[in-house]
Order: sequence, then structure tokens, then C-alpha cells
Amino acid sequence: LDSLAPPVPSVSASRTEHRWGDTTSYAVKKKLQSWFQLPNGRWELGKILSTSGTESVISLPDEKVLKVKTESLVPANPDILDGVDDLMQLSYLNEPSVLYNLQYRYNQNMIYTKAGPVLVAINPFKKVPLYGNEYIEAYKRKTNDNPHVYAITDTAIREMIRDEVNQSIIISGESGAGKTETAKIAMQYLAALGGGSGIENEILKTNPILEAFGNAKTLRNDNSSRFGKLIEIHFSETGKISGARIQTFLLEKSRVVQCTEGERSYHIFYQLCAGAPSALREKLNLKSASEYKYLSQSNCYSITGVNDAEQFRIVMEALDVVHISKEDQRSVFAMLTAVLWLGNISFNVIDNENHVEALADESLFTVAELIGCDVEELKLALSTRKMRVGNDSIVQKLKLSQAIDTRDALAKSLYACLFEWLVEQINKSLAVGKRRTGRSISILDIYGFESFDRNSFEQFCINYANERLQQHFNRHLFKLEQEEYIQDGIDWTKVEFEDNQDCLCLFEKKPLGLLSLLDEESTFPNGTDLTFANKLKQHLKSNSSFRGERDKAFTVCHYAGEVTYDTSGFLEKNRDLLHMDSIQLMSSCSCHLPQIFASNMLAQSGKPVTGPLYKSSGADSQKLSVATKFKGQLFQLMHRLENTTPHFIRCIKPNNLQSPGVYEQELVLQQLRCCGVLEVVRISRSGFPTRMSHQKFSRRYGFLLLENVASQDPLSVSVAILHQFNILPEMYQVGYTKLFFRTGQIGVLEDTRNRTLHGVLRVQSCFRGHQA
Ligand code: AOV
Ligand code: MG
Repeated sequence: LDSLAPPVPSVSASRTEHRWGDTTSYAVKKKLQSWFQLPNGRWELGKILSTSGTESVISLPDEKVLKVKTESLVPANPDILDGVDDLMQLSYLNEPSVLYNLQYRYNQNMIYTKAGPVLVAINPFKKVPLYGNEYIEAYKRKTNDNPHVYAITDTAIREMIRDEVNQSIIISGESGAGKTETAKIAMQYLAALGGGSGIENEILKTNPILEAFGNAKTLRNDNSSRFGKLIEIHFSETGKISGARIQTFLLEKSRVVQCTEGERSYHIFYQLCAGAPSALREKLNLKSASEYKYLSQSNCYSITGVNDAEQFRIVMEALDVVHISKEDQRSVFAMLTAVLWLGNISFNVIDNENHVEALADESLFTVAELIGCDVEELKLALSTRKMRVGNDSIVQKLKLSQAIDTRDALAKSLYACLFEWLVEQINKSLAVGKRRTGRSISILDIYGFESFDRNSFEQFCINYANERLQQHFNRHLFKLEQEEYIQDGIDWTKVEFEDNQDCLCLFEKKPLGLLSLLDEESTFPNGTDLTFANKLKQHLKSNSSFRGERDKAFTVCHYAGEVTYDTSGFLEKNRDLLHMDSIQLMSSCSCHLPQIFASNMLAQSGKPVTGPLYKSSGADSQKLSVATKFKGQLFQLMHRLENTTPHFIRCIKPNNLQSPGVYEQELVLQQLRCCGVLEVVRISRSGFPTRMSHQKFSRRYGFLLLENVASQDPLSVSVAILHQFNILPEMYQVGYTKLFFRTGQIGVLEDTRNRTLHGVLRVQSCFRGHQA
């Protein structure tokens, strides 16, 4: 009898699909549609007219008839599959078919497509009518089942409640692909479903604030995030939002003092200059953006379609909402203006050894006024350095380049501290009340992979972070998935995927990895960017992900492509020293923000204000290097994410022009390839994405059984349930500890369970009604 089938792992005919195996089994038939790649790389859909030997004759849409090698043809899917909403449904899974399917949908504003468990989002670069309350309502009621950020967020909420496991929504993609927008859309859905207490509005208002202070126009994206962000949204037992916590990662602070032609510094500076009301301008001695060197150096003040003054009003309002007091707001604006005026401070040569002194002009006076310090002390802090030699303290005068570095370091610190402080204040306002349930959904939005003509320390860190994130993606969708099948003894043909372990090792290996060597060189007093580059070339030349380049450059083969880094500035940016004189200056200020910044910095380096001074080499300072600190943060982040059920969204940038309607096949394909979207589909198509332990399964559905099975073991109960509900054998596999299901199977059981439960409840309440 069927129902007495032995409880052993079932074995089905092994699937012998190759990586892109659809092609090999493809018998070329007349009239069949087929993809043909033109010499320019574009794929064209052709009809096969005839085949003889190794050659075929095809006709292209423009009526042209071509004789081509049969093996160069790639099968196309029948028209009926045009624009399917899950790539898993494609009969032929190959690159041109996937590209075409995504493009077909994209052209109709269907920017979301499932790739198995992953949501693919193609940036529309225009408003698409897919958002707002009506849509939210439809996804909540499940009357709209098109792939959407709302849908994946809905799944996260349901799984959080059902499994009592914290969830994460992990958004990745290149710079400008749409991660930040996608994160906001997910937050919008969470706020709509979990709202009610008012805290959801506060959470939404953190977006304009953090974007103003942490985003900037780059050559890749007009609103590029220059920091990483994890927002953890907490829920109460009743499924309402109870609070949130934001963690940020490594803000790109060099942008405050330096930025490339055509890019901008942080939005908030331009917003303040354009939007500050006149009383505030007067109080701060605020000029227009073009009067500030830090803002004028890149020759770019405005962004098409963006009104900075209007944005400023939005940010001010948002600051009110997250309970930043008016007084604190004024302090924030004073700090911002101080940073701008710092950049205008210039220096005069004062002796024949080329020592300099800060010019006592409007800039110097204004900075002193804004941060609340003595003009002379500011001047000294920018033009001299106190050094400790033995037991004596000596004062060294600075040369021009040293003085400029000191000034810029102060500006960068002020800004970075301000950013951190602001996040801390926001967190206080969003703090989860005492009645924590510990249930949360985290949304991760970091800076995307970047490759410019010239790449520096910032790109090095950003791309390293993306490499780590890619590993997390691989682990969950390829490694863990397949390991679980094999461990549980089910029949499985392994799918190969691009592993980025080598590249991560290149970064993290000790003592001979990029980060270790960078730290080592940073602690050498005589280390320079050149000696660093040479060390890399010496020690890493045999690593396959590394290539030495001319002069001070090196190339890393990232999962998303090769990037050549110029080591100029690496050591200094990694050391990130702010001299004690500057910290002491800040702690002597009468304004409270610089004071807080100074004591935070001292706390981090473990030094009292009056203690020994930093040595100029920084060798005795306990301050962690920027790279090491960042690595630590990333490890911690990954650890936190490991304890959540992940939901992945892959954002794709369809063109480099930030224009609507332009779909560049090559560009899309490269992104699909490097993040392994097609492999994910292959695994899911042949895999069993839903799984449940025998215990849980038998407990959850056992009561639906018609026979009494109370005495039986969970595995037998599970098998009995499968049989009673006629779940087809190819739709599941029985593992040693778990049941594995193909997509959609568990839904049938859940429906029956819900209907039965509701039925029972209704019967009960009727019964009670009669009694009353
Ligand atoms: P990113 O976060 O992935 O880049 P963004 O989310 O900032 O990219 O998206 C870039 C721009 O694309 C946005 O400013 C919008 O103009 C447009 N965009 C993205 N998604 C949508 C959407 N769903 N609907 C309409 N427009 C959209 V970076 O932060 O640079 O890695 O560091
Ligand atoms: Mg972003």
C-alpha cells in the first residue's frame, strides 16, 4: 500500500541539467524561434528556416536571412512565456531569454521580477504607478500577486510572526541601481502595516535627514549614499511598530573637503545655503554655496530636478518630527557653516623656513564665533603642533601642506562627528520602549559597488563591503541551500556558482592581506603610499584576485568586475589622525556640540583630555585604523544578519545615463552575471525552497488527518499527511530530518489548515451564540 511507504529519503530520477544545459538538449527544429547574437553583442530573435549539418539558416525580424553556425543558436521561449513574472517559469533558461524577459516587463513598467527567491528590481529612472495606499492595500489583502517590494516585505512580516524569527531585507546592487529607493519603499510598507502608534512617521522622516547628511551627487548617482545603513524596525506582540534603531557604517568624510569635478559634497550644505531663512543666514554669517571653497572646487552646485531650498524645509520639518530641539538644530546649522568657513581659511608664510600662520580674516573669525572658541587658539591649533619630546613639550610650526591637512582634518572630524551625533539623537527618539518583544525586521542599504576612472581608499572600502555582502548572498542562496539538501540525504545534482572567497581572502588574510598590509604600513613612521603599493606587489603577486599596476596602483578582481586603485592618500586616510591640538580646541569650545565631539573622540582613543599628546606618527595612539574598524563593523553586521531570515532584493541599473526607457543589454547582463541571478533561478527551479522539520510539519497539519495517528512518530505522520492531500511525489522530498517542498506546495496545506481552523472557530462561536 502506498501509505505504508517506508520513511526513508525518497529518490527521484537524477536531474542531469548542465549549467546552461538547456542548449545541449535543444534539437534545432524548423520554424522554432531562436536567439542569435549579432557581432555587436545584441541578441536578436530569429526563426530557423532550415538546418543542414552544422549550419542553419535563420530569418531575422528585419526579413534578413542569415546562414549561421547551429551551435551559436540559443533556444528562445515560446511567446506564451513572454514576460513571466518569475524567471523560474522560463522553459529555456539562458542569458538572452532572461534579458529579453526582463526587458519585456521593463518596457511595460513592470520593473519587478522574481528570480526564484530573489526579487530583481530594475531602476525605472522615472515615476512608475506602482506605489501608494491602493497598492499597499492590494498586497496586504493579497489581491495583487505581481512581484513587488511590498510583496517581499509582506512575506518578511508574515514569517517574522509565523516562525518567531527576526527577518532581514538585504538590498544590493551597483551604485545608482536603486537600493536606497527600494529601502524606502519597503519602509513605507512596514509603516503602513505596522503603523498606529505614530512612531512609523518618525521612522519615515529619518530618510530625508540621513539622505541630506549622508548622500551626495556622484558621477554615478545624483543621490548616492556615502554611508552604509542598517535600520532595525521592532514590532510589538500585536504586530505594531514599537521602535527602531539605525546603525550606520563608515561615512565617506573626505568628500567634505575634496570632491571630483562634476560631483557635489553632502546635500545638506547646498540645502542650507539655498534654504536658510534670512534671520538664520545673518546669525551664521552664511553666504551662498559658490563662496565656499569646499563647495566651489568641483564646479557643480545644483542637481537637475532638485530644489535645494525646498529640500531644506523638508529636512527642518523632519528634524522636528524626530525631536531634535530647535536649539540643537541651530547648533547643527552652526557646525555646518563652521565647516564651510574652515575651508576658506588661508595661510601666510611667516618666516624663511616656509612656516605658515592662519590669516586672521573673516573666515577665521567666523569659525571661532560659530564653534565658540578663542580666535587666537583657533589660529594656533591650525598653524602649530604641540609635541612631546621626553618630558618636555615643544611647539612646532607648520608648513603650508601640514597646516592645510590640519584644517581639513578638523573640518572632516566636525562633520563626521556631527553625523554620528545626529544618528544617536534620532536613535534616542526612536528608542524601543521597555516592552520589547525582540521581534524585528532589518533593512540593509549600503553604498553600491563603485568603479571610477580613478578609485581611492573610499572605493576600496565600499567595494570590500560589497564583497562581504555578496558572500552572505552566496552563502544563503547557494552554499547553505545545497549543503542542507546533501546533509538531509535528498537527491541532488550540485549547481556550480561563482564563489568570491578568494577575493575576500585577499582583503582579510593575516598577515599578508590587503587590510593587514595597509595597517602595517600605516603604523610605520616612514611608510608612504608608494612603499605600501610596493609591499602589496611583493607579497600578493601570486594571488589570482590581485594584479600589481604601474607606479602606486593595483587592481583587484571583484565579483562585480576589476577595479584599479590608486594608493595615493591610502595611508593618511587609513590613519585618520586628528591631532590632539584640534581635539583640545574642540573641548575648549563654549558650544556644546564640539565639546561632545571631543569627549567622544577621546573616549574612543581612551585618553583623558589632559593626558599625553598624540605623537605625530600616531604610533602610540590606540585608535583603530579606519580599515580595521570598518572590518570589525562588517563582521558584526554579518553576524547580526546570520541570525535573521534573509530576503534578498537585487537592484539593477539598466543604463549609465540615469535615463528612463533605456535598457542596455550588455550592462544588465554583466550585473545579472556577477551576482549570480541565473544560478539562483537554476537552483530554485530544480530545488525545494520550502522546508519544514517532521516535528513541525506533523504538529501543524497532523490534526487535518482523518485517521487517528496520535501514536505514530512525526515522520510517519508527515508521510500520512502528504498522502492524504495527494501531494505529487515530484513536488517534495523526504529528508532525514525535514520535508523539502517545491514552491507553492505548502500554500495548499496552509489554506486547508486556515479554512479548517476558521471553520472550527465559527462552529464554536455559533455554539456559544446558541447557549447565550
Ligand atoms: P543606490 O542607492 O542603489 O545607489 P538610488 O536608490 O539612490 O541608488 O537610486 C538612484 C536614482 O534612481 C534615484 O534617485 C531615483 O531617481 C531612481 N530610482 C531608483 N529606484 C526608483 C524607483 N523605484 N522609482 C523611481 N525612480 C527610482 V548608491 O547610494 O550610489 O549605491 O552609493
Ligand atoms: Mg543609496
